[in-house]
Amino acid sequence: GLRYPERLNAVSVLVDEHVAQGRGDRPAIIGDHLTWSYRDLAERIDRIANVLTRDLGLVPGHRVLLRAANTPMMVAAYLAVIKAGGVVVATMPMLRAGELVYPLRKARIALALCDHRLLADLEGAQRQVPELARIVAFGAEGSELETLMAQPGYERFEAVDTASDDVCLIGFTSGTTGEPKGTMHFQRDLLVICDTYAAKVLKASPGDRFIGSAPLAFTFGLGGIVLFPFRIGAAAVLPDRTAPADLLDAIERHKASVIFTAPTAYRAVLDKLAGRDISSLRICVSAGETLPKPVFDAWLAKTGLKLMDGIGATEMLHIFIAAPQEAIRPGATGLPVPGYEAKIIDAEGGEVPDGTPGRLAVRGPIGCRYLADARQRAYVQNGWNVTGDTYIRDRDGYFWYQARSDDMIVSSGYNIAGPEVEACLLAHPDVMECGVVGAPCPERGHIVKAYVVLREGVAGDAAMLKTLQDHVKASIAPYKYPRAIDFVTALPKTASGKLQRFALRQMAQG
Ligand code: 3SK
Repeated sequence: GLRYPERLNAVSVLVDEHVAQGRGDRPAIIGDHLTWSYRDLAERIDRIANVLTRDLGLVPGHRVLLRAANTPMMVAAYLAVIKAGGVVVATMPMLRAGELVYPLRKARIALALCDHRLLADLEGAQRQVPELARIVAFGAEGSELETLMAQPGYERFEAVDTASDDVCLIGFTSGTTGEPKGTMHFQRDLLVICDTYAAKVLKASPGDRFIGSAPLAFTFGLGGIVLFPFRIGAAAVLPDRTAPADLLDAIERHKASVIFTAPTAYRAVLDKLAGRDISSLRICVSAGETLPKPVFDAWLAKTGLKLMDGIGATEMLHIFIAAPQEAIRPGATGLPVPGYEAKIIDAEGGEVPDGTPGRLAVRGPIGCRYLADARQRAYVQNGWNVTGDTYIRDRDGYFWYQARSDDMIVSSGYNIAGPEVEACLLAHPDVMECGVVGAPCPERGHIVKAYVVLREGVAGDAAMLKTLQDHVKASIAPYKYPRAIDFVTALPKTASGKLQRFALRQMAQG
């Protein structure tokens, strides 16, 4: 079982222990233009923690908003807030002023640390939320935070003696529907995800170099790019940019070996692989969106590596169903991560037999605690976290994704999972991205409607429409074929890159 001391500051374990135990010279962060050892990182964290407590009045329990891309300073600031006993509220760097107002108000933020390049929108939000009393800029020589950090006597900071169940971060779900929800997590939770998913499923080593593209404000990125490497004394590779071509550059240059990113990014990377050497990669995790089997197959064919699919949730901090490399079944998400239980339930909450679709419910060492939100009652039922995903469990205990529960399309009495049609369309070489939803139809209730982004230079004409319809009919049960297809140049996505099917459903209404 998992046991943590009653008093625990996660940063002591993730960073300081490496220095204390003689691993201080190992690389902790590798950027495009710098490398920080664990000792360098520890000192930066301590200097920022001193600024927070001595200059900015932080006391344990205070919430601090962080706004930056995945830069080395963002990592140091994140861990400094936690080391000082504060609560991190990290925000996606692409959020604009209007979108920052909600988390600022909901989490009652008075202090923010913000990359100097992203100040304008935060200052815009501050005009609507005057309770945000102080914004401290960082990220450039001479920025306010860097200047304060340089003060003499700031090089050491003793970790605040937090309880292992003190809240240390509030992650806002970017929300495919409704208002974002703030999910609260404890100091020990940062270690729990390392000691369950990362230790038992991922099985990386201290010599590994982790890379990824998810922002640290999305806990998928926080775990995969920062916490998992730091727990074992490995390195985090943080390139300046993380678009597919930049990721490839950074993998080649820094010999990254473990990558965390989304299926769309794997697909885009596949397109740019010619002439690249990514032989340093050995573990490739795909999550945040359902992994279409054609992407799994193409990645395996091109790299010889099996993508490790997984499902997690901000509510549970990280991945709770996945399979270790040796047990991967292509097309299945995997098995409950050791320490977690999962079951499939019907609308009344009763467990359904294996092979029957139903809602996925999960429980484990991390539970969902929303920040003052009535939606808690719907998400947590009898101690189980009831997700919005429809799954089937097979006889061997593997979980097979069907759809978000509200992404099942009922057409002429048939139940059609939108993502299955998407996976089929994605297997066509001319399709770059797609989203499939139900469009209202007087005769059939709904019809299957696809929104398709074609590869550059391919025309979205009547011939292509027929080609794609025939392709679907030839690949899966013909009643699932999209009776309507709109060719578009981009799909609506959330800040964390998830397809917003509700936006497509709205488009399909009219
Ligand atoms: O599956 C997800 O969307 C997710 C959310 C939070 C953390 C990790 C993951 C994979």
